[in-house]
Amino acid sequence: MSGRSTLTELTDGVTGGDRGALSRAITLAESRLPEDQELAQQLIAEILPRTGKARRVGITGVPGAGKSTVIETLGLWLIEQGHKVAVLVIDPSSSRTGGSILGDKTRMQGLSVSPGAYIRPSPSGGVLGGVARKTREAMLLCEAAGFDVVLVESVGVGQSEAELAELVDSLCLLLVPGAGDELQGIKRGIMETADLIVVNKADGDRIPLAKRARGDYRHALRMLPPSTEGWETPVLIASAEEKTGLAEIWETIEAHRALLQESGLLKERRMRQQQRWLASMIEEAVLTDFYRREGVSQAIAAAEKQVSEEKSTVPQAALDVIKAARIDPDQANSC
Ligand SMILES: Nc1nc2c(ncn2[C@@H]2O[C@H](COP(=O)(O)OP(=O)(O)OP(=O)(O)O)[C@@H](O)[C@H]2O)c(=O)[nH]1
Ligand SMILES: [Mg+2]
Repeated sequence: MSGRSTLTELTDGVTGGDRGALSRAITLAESRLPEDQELAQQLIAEILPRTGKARRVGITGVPGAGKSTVIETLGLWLIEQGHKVAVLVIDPSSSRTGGSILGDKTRMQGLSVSPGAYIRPSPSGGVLGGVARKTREAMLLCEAAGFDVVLVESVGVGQSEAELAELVDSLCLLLVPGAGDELQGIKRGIMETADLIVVNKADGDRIPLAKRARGDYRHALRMLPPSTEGWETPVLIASAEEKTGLAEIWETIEAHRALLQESGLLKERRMRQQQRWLASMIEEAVLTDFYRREGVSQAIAAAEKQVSEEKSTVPQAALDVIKAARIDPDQANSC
């Protein structure tokens, strides 16, 4: 990869809005090869001054809530309004299935062929915080390529929405009518984090249910602290299928963004995100270094054996691995 594109080619390609170059640049940033990583980090440094102006919006919700359909409809509407829309899809299943971009492209049929849009799956798995970091880098590259709206889709189960909140300015939680909170697996935490709640699939005979759900969520929100100081998280109803409620969704996202900007909270939020980015890069580097150290894989294998034969406890075996990794071979030889 690094042999094929130079830093200048990639920088010019990305900032010139060349999609091929953008895709190559994101692939490079995702690569685990040290030489690719070095080039990717140089590229990020080059393009960084051109980033930061896009609307960064996260869309989360349970599987099947309609995230991709909302992005398809909202994205096409935004393109009609003159925006350029990048879509990053964090797919927790991609490590198992090898990526479901085909599935996503069929759900985002209009967007996938629109010249105003760019769709890219983010790889999942790997080290802690790795997904957020790689998605962040892809987002920055998209911004440098001229996309002024970045929509990040992430299924909302467990930790993923917290990672998503680390990436975006506004977080939209998508719910469906007629399912209880428990059924939807919605935790208090995510309702607290969301800047906007949308009850999707408010169409046909589901409209009364959607309205009732809207009331219930509004009520539940009253007991929670605000996601953003001075902001009351709105609950809207929409139908991505029938294309209703979309303008309201966007108006709300714009209002939230305006509040962030005017209050100085946007700067604060992004600063905090940068600190998380820094921490995750340090953690990743330390972990990579650790696993590459001589003797570590043997020490892990030995520790696993000790544990499985019940000759050692897990905490003791873990300490043994860490001690083995600390041995400096030069020092060990001179002893
Ligand atoms: N009736 C109705 N169906 C919808 C609406 N939005 C999405 N759907 C349907 O719901 C199903 C799931 O939609 P997706 O957009 O793929 O949902 P998702 O949240 O992206 O799903 P995952 O990515 O698998 O988690 C599809 O069959 C959609 O056609 C809507 O507004 N109304
Ligand atoms: Mg989807």
